[in-house]
Amino acid sequence: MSPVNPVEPAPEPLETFVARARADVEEQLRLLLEPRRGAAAPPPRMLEALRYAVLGGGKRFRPILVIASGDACRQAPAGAGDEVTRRLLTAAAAIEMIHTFSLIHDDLPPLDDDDLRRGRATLHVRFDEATAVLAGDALLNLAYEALSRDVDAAAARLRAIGTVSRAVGLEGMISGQVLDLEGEGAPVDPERLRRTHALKTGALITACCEVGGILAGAPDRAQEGLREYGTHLGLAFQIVDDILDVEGSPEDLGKSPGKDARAMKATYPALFGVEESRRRAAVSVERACAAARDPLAGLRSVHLTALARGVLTRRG
Ligand code: GRG
Repeated sequence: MSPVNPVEPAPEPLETFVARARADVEEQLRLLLEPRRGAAAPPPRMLEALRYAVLGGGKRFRPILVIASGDACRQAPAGAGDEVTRRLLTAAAAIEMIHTFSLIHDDLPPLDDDDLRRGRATLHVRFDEATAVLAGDALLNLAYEALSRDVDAAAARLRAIGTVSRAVGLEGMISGQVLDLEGEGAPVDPERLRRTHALKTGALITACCEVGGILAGAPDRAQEGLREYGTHLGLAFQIVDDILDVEGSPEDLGKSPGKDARAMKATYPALFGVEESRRRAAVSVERACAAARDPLAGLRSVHLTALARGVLTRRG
């Protein structure tokens, strides 16, 4: 069958793209956890803990988003081993390490106190709390070190590092986590809940999209489109996370459902009910898709819209 447009290659099916991106990210994560040539070998137990946490499953949604966002604004089609592909892959793996860091710390007793994650014992249960704290710290630093490696596209890398550190720090995830903890058992209004979700989960998801664009050399209008796409997608992702905590199975989730209600957390289902939460997630996904398709942004939107719709049907 000939492609619709002989200049643009027919888009790869989403499943093929996701499978390939996941395999590439797994390999990159494995490489980043190898001790660097010439560097002192890390203590074996810490290395074992890092590998347990990072290589132990996960959807790899954020790294896939980095790669899809970069691909959406490339000038030339992606080719294995080209410079933009390598740059996107390193950033994708670095962000997954930061995400894993946030999960490790979130699972600790002073925060969510979970003993199950990705279908296995959480890091502090499998190892110990001190190892979990230090493994999180190691991953954050390893991630920034990876983002700053190589000298090509130094200005873009610097922008990417600034974008990620803002999303993870006080302007994003950390403040979101604080709001989340403060919201436990307290009356929460819809605007505060939206803000909590936007900071706790949305900021890093938005940063994934922005970093993809930055490292692919996207013009400002494409960057704006990616930022808007990521903002709506991030909110939808966390609303669905709230719904799954009510309706999901332990097998699909890889952790115990029902924790939000037990901790009296502020969530969309607690505030609006499950059906209205589902509707709000769908509205956010449609807004994300509209941003991805906006002709002014000029993004290649096929994978971005399919990934956004996939958020609504995810089971884990
Ligand atoms: C400074 C990074 C950092 C952390 C300290 C603990 C904390 C502050 C923030 C936690 C933020 C957090 C855990 C938000 C929840 C985000 C979320 C929906 C996680 C689940 O992500 P999935 O479903 O998980 O993508 P997998 O396992 O598939 O990767």
